[in-house]
Amino acid sequence: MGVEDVKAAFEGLSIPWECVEHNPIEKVEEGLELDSIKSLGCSFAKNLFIKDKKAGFFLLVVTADRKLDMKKLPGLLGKGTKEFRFADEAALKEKLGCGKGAASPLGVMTDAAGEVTVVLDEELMGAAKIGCHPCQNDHTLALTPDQLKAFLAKYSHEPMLKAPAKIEEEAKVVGKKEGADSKGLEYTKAGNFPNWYQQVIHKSEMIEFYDISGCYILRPWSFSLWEAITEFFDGRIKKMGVKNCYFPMFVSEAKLNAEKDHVEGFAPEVAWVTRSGDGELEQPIAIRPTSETIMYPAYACWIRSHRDLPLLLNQWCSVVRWEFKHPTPFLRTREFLWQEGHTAHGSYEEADKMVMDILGHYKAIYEELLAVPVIKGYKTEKEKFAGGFRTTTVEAYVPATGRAIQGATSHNLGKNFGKMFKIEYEDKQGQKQIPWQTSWGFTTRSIGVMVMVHSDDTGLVLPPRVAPIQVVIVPIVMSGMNLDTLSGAASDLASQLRASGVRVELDDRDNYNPGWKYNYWELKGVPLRLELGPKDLEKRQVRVVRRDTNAKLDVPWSVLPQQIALLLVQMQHEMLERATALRDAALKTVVEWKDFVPTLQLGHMALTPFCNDEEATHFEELVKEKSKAEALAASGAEAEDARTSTSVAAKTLCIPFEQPPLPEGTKCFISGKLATCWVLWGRSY
Ligand code: 86X
Repeated sequence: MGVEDVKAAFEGLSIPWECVEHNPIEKVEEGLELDSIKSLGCSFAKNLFIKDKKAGFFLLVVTADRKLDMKKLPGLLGKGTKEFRFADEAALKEKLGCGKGAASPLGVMTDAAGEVTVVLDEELMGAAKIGCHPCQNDHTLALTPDQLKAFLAKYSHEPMLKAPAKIEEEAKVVGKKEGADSKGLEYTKAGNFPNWYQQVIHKSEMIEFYDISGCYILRPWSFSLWEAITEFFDGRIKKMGVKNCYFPMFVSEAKLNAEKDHVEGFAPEVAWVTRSGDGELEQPIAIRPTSETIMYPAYACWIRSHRDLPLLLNQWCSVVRWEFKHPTPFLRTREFLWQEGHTAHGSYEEADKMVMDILGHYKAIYEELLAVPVIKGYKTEKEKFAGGFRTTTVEAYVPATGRAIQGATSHNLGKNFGKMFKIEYEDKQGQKQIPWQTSWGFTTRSIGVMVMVHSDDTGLVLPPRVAPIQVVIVPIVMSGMNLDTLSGAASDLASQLRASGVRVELDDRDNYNPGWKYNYWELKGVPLRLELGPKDLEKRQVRVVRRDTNAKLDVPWSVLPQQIALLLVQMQHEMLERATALRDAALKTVVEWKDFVPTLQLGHMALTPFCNDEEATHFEELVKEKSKAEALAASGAEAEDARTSTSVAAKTLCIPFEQPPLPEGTKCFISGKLATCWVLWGRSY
């Protein structure tokens, strides 16, 4: 049996189908990562071919993340079943005509005798489309649940349907009974993203929760990442001549409101201190949501002559924005850490170079440190910082949710703030001038983006460049071995690595076994694990395991530092490569409205031709409304993703700096007017 037989069968039954070819995949998880399969937009089934001594063969077709316990299956399936085990490859071939790793309900074609009972997961049957291998694991067919059921019926295999609650309940009970490691993740990234994210950041000891909504404790494991970022960026801006400073976190009402235009839309987010001890303050005092109104009055004092320019200041601090939208650790918190840079220049060109250089550093933080690809671009008029002249941005993408997210912004403020705050100086000719200003900010949100992009069902996955610990050494103690030899070798390897500049930890705790330690460090995302057991001692080698791919290799002690250095660099590189491939696969060109919402529905971003004239804002609003309405009509979904409180409406992410050619006469996809540029759209955080 193979793809041609299956196709012929579908044709014979007049059931339509879609099929893609791909590299052979062994595990469901691999399939979920493949672009060709993603392009089908289908859910992927996990197929378990199992055998009961009495009742014979069963094929369980369940959601990819379904956890099943063999011991509980008789209770679930009945039919006189007693004890299940996995059927072997020969049986798979004989009964279902499928090769290894290609078990599929389509195999019932082979089972003319009706010896195999097919069990379908009801949740899976609720999917729009289901991916099935046509008895070979290098092709995938996308079928609707009805098409699959019709196929099974034609081959006289009436399936058993099982409710997910029931299956899950069985799994959960067992999970507790067997002490299924409650220290590990209980949710999968694909199955329940919000709960998965919460558990990843909490169980990895990045975040501790707090009793004020929207506020979180950054534990050393996440703060170290922030330190790696600050160190990198601080070094870069100091080379540009930027100096650090610190302004007060409080701002008087008079000052905050002096520039109504700037504060207006934001006013509801401002947090106020109104009391000290048990007395009311004479004047309420605001806590900075950003520092323009705090810094620029001082700039007006300091900038008098062209000799005072450029003024290049930055501060590292926290800011408070009392939002009422659903908070998400790192991504949207009421207090967050950032740097805010505010500069003033004597020429537009100089200011614009500053804006672009900073944007380059932001891109470098994302790509070189966090291994997250970003797209540079201009914000549209609608999305730019209203107080400024032009906003540039780096935009990231979270494949697991199909959502884009703003990574950081760098603004060319023009002379707007100079006029508002009366910042004036005398140029060389003695003329009064207003300086050109810039401002730019990068926040702890970046850490959340990194977690969402790279982490997996086992926990955090940290890019080596920012990992607080890059290598953990776990000695494997066996009874009857010489402990001194083992710990001597382990600490010797640790010091060699440390001497070569690797951040290494020797986990020689005697109250945990190696298995426990593996889980612990995997959860925390440490890039490389070194296992050192009796065999390794004998052979003077060590087993190295990569956190991102789980690849294992044995490395001789003699070349360990070189090999580790190489592996860390490789892993850093490959993490960015993988994330870039996923991001690129999600970038679709859309030239007609009819393809727009369907593209977003598949979790993609859309690059469209756009008019971008005086009416652009109107058309952006139109896209927002229409995309929301169409998405709701298409899926019967909620206006908001219930779990992440993110809207299904599309907005512009940016006008990418890198513009594909725009053929003469291309029409704007929404207004029908002549297009002047390509714009990137997406659902976003
Ligand atoms: C916009 C603009 C700008 C310096 C940056 O993006 C980088 C660093 N600032 C920030 N913005 C506000 O101006 C703002 C103002 C108030 Cl009063 C507020 F409550 C919230 C705000 N949020 C953003």
